[in-house]
Amino acid sequence: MGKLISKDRRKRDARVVMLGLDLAGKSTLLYKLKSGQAVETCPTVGFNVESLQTPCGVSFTLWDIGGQGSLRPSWPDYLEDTDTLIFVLDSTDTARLPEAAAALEDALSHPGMAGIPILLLANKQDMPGALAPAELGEKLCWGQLARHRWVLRGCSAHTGQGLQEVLAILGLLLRGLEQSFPSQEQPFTGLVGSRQALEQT
Ligand SMILES: Nc1nc2c(ncn2[C@@H]2O[C@H](COP(=O)(O)OP(=O)(O)O)[C@@H](O)[C@H]2O)c(=O)[nH]1
Ligand SMILES: [Mg+2]
Repeated sequence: MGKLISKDRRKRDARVVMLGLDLAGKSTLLYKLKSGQAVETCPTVGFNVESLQTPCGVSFTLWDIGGQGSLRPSWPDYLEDTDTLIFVLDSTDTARLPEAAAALEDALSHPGMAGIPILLLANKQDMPGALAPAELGEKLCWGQLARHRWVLRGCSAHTGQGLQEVLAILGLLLRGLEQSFPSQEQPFTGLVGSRQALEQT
């Protein structure tokens, strides 16, 4: 069984780690979720962390880990005991998509990631030329990712587009109820062999 909130874990907030390349928008997302404001960020050296709650009342700490190349070797230090991984993609940065996909694969190969659900965020959907989530999903590697339950959603950390739904999905993932995602959008969810879910969109 995955590392969702078990009896012991109910004593503490869930732990959600947010990874992605530098400039993907992780810190902007963190503070938009926390305060509702789009704050100016500077490159994250180390991490930022905030306590948050999902709409269904699950408390969690959200760890925003620096994504520059020189900091990525430290990612495994943060992955122990994680309940859900959020991986943020810059939907406008097609040039670095292969690098982002490789970084995601690397993170997922960490033993602590076994059975952990993944929430992939196609951020910067407000920008002209942003790839749609389905297009982005097509370009990701499906090696390690295919072994996980995952959800892919578009959002904008600037405008807040999609963030309420992101929080709702996170609540479901943390409660192990990922079968019952809101159905107003195509689900972009999957298990092994889940490419079909994307191809149908
Ligand atoms: N247009 C737009 N810009 C964004 C969005 N999210 C982040 N940014 C910008 O992208 C840059 C990098 O954001 P930051 O949160 O520092 O990225 P991080 O390195 O992943 O933490 C900043 O200039 C942000 O203002 C978004 O959703 N839309
Ligand atoms: Mg940052």
